[in-house]
Amino acid sequence: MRCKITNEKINPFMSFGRMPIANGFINEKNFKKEFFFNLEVGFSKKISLFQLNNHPKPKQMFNQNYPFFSGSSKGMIKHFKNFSKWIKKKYGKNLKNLIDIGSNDGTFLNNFKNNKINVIGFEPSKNVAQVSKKRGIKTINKFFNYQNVKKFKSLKKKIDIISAANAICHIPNLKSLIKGLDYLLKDDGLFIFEEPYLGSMYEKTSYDQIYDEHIFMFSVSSIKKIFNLFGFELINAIPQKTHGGSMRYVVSRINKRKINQNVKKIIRFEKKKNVDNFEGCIKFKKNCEKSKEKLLMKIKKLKNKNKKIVGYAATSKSTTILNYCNIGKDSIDYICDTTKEKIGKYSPGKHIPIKSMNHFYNNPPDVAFLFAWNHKKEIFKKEKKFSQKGDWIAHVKL
Ligand code: DWN
Ligand code: SAH
Repeated sequence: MRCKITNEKINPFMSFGRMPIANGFINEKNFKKEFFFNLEVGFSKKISLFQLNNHPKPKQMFNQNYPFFSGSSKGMIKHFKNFSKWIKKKYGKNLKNLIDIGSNDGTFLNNFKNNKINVIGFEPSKNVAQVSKKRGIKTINKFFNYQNVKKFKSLKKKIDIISAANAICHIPNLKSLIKGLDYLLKDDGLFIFEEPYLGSMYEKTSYDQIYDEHIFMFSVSSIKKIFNLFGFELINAIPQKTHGGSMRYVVSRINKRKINQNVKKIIRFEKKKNVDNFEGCIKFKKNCEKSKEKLLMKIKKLKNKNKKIVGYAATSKSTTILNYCNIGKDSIDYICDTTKEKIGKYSPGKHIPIKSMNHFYNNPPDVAFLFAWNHKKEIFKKEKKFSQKGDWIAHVKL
């Protein structure tokens, strides 16, 4: 395997086994044609970058049937409102043009509607892009990369801020991404983006963050090193609670802005916790193996007591848990979810039926496996009735 940025040779240090497309919720007639790949991870020592080895082609994952909608969680709608407020407060003075990468259904950009700011979303998945367009948000149904960006000549060096959330780790060709940023951003323009944080994944052993779409798991150390290679620098890093622990990064061209003390502080923390080096990977691998064993024991005990277990929320992350731990229909009766595009289909790889929330209320289990553990506050609040009788489990601490 080779590092996707430096091209150095690296050895994959762990495999999660044969994996389907994480968001590939499937109809019964297509079971036999299902696509699988070997989900392996490696680490570039030069730029401290945690990354997948093989992965499906972007178009296999992001197309006209992408079943994840940013607006599916109230907590994220609120977070994006706050994120937009933060941008306006800190950088709003001269903000005229903003582009969001991976704008999905427009949940984030919707917050800029009544301001005199021109916003454009880049969103390759047609169905979610259409939702965004219907909301009146200018949305370009294309992958953000240099090839596509350079066609928009009128936008060259005109953009004040390029934003992204949970999208940059989905883009295998980061060089092309950065060339695109360079083409669009004004001289003092900013790239502000949030991504799941490697340090949080290590701390919680939340290995379910690793799946086909998440090509990279970033840290402050890796982002600093990557952007330095291309004439940019990291000027701020701010931890976020979203998606089980994320990091907001602010990047500018070199020597354009003051660097916030946070950057140094977090890099020191990452050294201490081995987030910036290979030792962290080895410990993580051992923790994943222990976590798998513990989870399988827990499920075995429940099944021995004849407990009915169902999954709560058919997340992308659940695909890794179920396939890595080999948990199927014999343990989990169904997975309930709020997304109509998933209901009636089956979970990728393990083919557990996806059911509506009504089905969950009418056929409650003894135990609910919380796959959307990152939204636990929101979910526990609305599922108080179930919690009175039933139990919650997860592969991470709840
Ligand atoms: O990075 C990504 C993040 C932002 O979103 C993408 N690659 C894909 C997706 O990951 P995920 O599927 O793990 O996201 P969530 O937000 O943890 O889970 C969303 C799923 O959970 C949806 O299918 C809706 C469902 N859900 C539910 O059924 N009831 C969610 C909530 C909050 C609920 O109350
Ligand atoms: N930003 C949203 C969506 C995250 S899901 C949120 O945080 O909720 C990841 C999104 O990135 C998907 O909608 C996917 O279609 C999009 N995406 C994947 N590759 C992309 C690329 N090269 N350019 C722009 N968007 C991309």
